[in-house]
Amino acid sequence: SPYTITYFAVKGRCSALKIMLADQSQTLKENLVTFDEWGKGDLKKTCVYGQLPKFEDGDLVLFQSNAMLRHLGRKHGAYGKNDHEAAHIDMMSDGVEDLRLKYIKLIYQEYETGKEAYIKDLANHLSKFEAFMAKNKSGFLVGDKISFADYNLFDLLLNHKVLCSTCLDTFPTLKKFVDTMSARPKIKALLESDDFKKLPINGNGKQ
Ligand code: GSH
Repeated sequence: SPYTITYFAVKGRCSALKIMLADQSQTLKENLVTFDEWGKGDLKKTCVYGQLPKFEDGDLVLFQSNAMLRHLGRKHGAYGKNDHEAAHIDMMSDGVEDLRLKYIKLIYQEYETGKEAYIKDLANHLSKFEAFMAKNKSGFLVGDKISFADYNLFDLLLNHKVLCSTCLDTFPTLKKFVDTMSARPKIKALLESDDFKKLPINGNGKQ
C-alpha cells in the first residue's frame, strides 16, 4: 500500500487513522520523528501548518488529521452511502474533534488542576454521542455501515476510558460500541500489537 504517515512516537492524532486502516486491511508505513529531530526545524518548515502528522498517499501529501480521515473515508467506503449520511458523519466527527480539543487542553495545559472538573463534565459530552448513536440502532453513528466518524469516536473513547475507567458505565450504547469495535478482529490485532501498545497516548506522558 502507498500510505505513509510521519508523526511523533505517540498515539495522539494518528491512532484513529491507524485503527481505520487496520480495519480496512490497509498497510501503513510509519516514519517516527523524535522531538530532537523535530526541534531542528527542517521538517517543520516543509509542513503546510508547521505541524505533524503528515500523510502521503502516492503523490498526495496531506496535513490535518481530520482531512486524512475524510480522504480515507472517501477512498474506502467509510463516508456514508449518500450526501445525507455524509453530512451527518461530518457532524459527528466534528463533534468528536470538539471533545478531542478539550481533552488535549486538559492533558497539555491543566491536568493537575482541571482533571476533576473535566471528568465531572464529561458525561454532558458523552451523553450527546450516546443519544445520537442509540437512535440509529445499527451500532454505528450513521447509517448501517462503519464510517470514519466511528473510528474517530472509538479512539477518543478509548483515551477517555484510560482517563476515567468508569466513564462509559452510564452509557450502554457507547459501552457496547467500544466493546464491539475492540472485538473486530483487525482492530483487536492492532490494539494488541507491540508497535501500537508501546506508544503513549500523549506526548507529555499524561493520560
Ligand atoms: N489540527 C492539526 C491536526 O489535526 O493534524 C493539529 C496538529 C498538531 O497539533 N500537531 C502537533 C505538532 O505538530 C502534534 S499532535 N506539534 C509540534 C509543533 O507544533 O511544533
